[in-house]
Amino acid sequence: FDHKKITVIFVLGGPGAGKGTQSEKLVEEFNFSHLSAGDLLRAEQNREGSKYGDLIRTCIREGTIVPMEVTIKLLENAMEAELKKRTTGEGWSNGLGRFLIDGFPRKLDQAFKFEEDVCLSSLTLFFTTTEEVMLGRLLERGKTSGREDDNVESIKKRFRTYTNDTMPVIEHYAKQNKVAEIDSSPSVDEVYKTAKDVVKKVFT
Ligand code: UP5
Ligand code: MG
Repeated sequence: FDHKKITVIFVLGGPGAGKGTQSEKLVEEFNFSHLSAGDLLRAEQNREGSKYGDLIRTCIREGTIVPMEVTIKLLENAMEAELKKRTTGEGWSNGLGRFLIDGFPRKLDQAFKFEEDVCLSSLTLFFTTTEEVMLGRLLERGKTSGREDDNVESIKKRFRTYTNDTMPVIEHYAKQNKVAEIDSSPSVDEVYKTAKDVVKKVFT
């Protein structure tokens, strides 16, 4: 696809910060395409015949990062499919080519590789709250989510990976003035008000 016609916003923040929740609301309003790296990995893990199933399952349970070649390929495929799906006629006004990429990049090398192979990001929405709040949300969700990483042991490992590997990504983009930090401690609707204003300012 034509990489110049793509706009990408990364959505980052700790486990349970609200990336998925806020991304879903944003795409509804702004007609972007929402790609969750974690969801794509979970789908690949369960796809019959996938050679990465076991690898992905282990990484997710251990809260470590899946090798970036796998994740970037899944993202590229999903972007391509999304572009095909949307009608080309109305072009940009239809949200064509605008992507919210949620939960990626989680490590600096992934950020560099994606920007080299796919395209530059315009902005990173950075949702932040305390570990205590995130832990509470994840344990609550874990009662029904069926996610293999919504348990105390995995959550602690996810926090560690986030601090060690993902925070440097955010610092990297912050130096380029490409991070909008949003406190995600308040209610979903309150957080969304702020997120919406940020995105509006960038794209209108
Ligand atoms: N909730 C949300 N907002 C709330 C609010 N304001 N007030 C009260 N409750 C709120 O939210 C989590 C829960 O909190 C939900 O129940 C929600 O209702 C509630 P959610 O929006 O799902 O938070 P999110 O930040 O998306 O949390 P998630 O658990 O998805 O974050 P992770 O970053 O841990 O998970 P992800 O799916 O991105 O990655 C999982 C694993 O995949 C990683 O650990 C890693 O092993 C692997 N991975 C890679 O290897 N590479 C990648 O590029 C991506 C993932
Ligand atoms: Mg999520």
